[in-house]
Amino acid sequence: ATPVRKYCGSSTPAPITITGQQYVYIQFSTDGSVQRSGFRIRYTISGPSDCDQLNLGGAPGSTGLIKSPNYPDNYPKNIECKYRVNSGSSSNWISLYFLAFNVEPNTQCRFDYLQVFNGPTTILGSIGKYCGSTNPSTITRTTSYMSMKFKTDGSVTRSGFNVRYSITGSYYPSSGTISSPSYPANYHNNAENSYVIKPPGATRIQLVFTNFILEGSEPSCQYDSVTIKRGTTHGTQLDKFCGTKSASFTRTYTATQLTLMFKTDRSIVRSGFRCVYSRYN
Ligand SMILES: [Ca+2]
Ligand SMILES: [Ca+2]
Repeated sequence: ATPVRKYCGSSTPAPITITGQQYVYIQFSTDGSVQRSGFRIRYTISGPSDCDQLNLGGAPGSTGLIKSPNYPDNYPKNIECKYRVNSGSSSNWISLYFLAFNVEPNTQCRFDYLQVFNGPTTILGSIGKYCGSTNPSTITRTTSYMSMKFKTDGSVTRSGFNVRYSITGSYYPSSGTISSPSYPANYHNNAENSYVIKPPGATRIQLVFTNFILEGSEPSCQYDSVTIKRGTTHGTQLDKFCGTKSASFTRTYTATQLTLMFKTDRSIVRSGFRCVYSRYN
């Protein structure tokens, strides 16, 4: 493979981050004369954390809750969770409403914090870094993505946060993919997400579930469930799914708008679902 960088001399190279690679090779070569003291490198390996929720959002009208792990019980020590909300268009709006907030206080939020970003990553576009026990005020942006990072240190934990995200605007995609918040990783407990499906001009809407593994069994689905409603979350229930489906399955509904609701209970998580929707008329 092509070397990423080649170094010599006596100035310490800046830290580098290599993403999307399973292996990194470091080759050290010396010739037949002149020796020096050499080098020392510290490396860290990181990847998606099991508390990440990167598939949040949806078409306008979509909403859901982002809760710190274990909420309302205390969050764990030494975690880093990332959350990403997608509005589907840079002309749509994403709002974050802080329903509850209690994170170890510090004047610079050095110990535990929730940081909010305008953008798809938790690197650029920081809007603010929050800790303490005062609810931050509502954050609203016209943007395709908002992201959050929740980081905690090795001591003192609090109850954490409960944030409602909601999408508003006027751009509705004619097709798209909805998957459980952490898919393909396991979903989390106490999830509550609703996704609006409103392809412009649709009189019939098709849902293709390509993957589906939820706790429970039909028809009751009293633990974890995907519910399809006509119109909004208050509309008529058309279907309720749970359990393990070994093959993909398709449903077609006569409707101009559907809402898919994903709800989980307090225990037992599975890999979740992936659903492709499209206008079907
Ligand atoms: Ca702490
Ligand atoms: Ca469950």
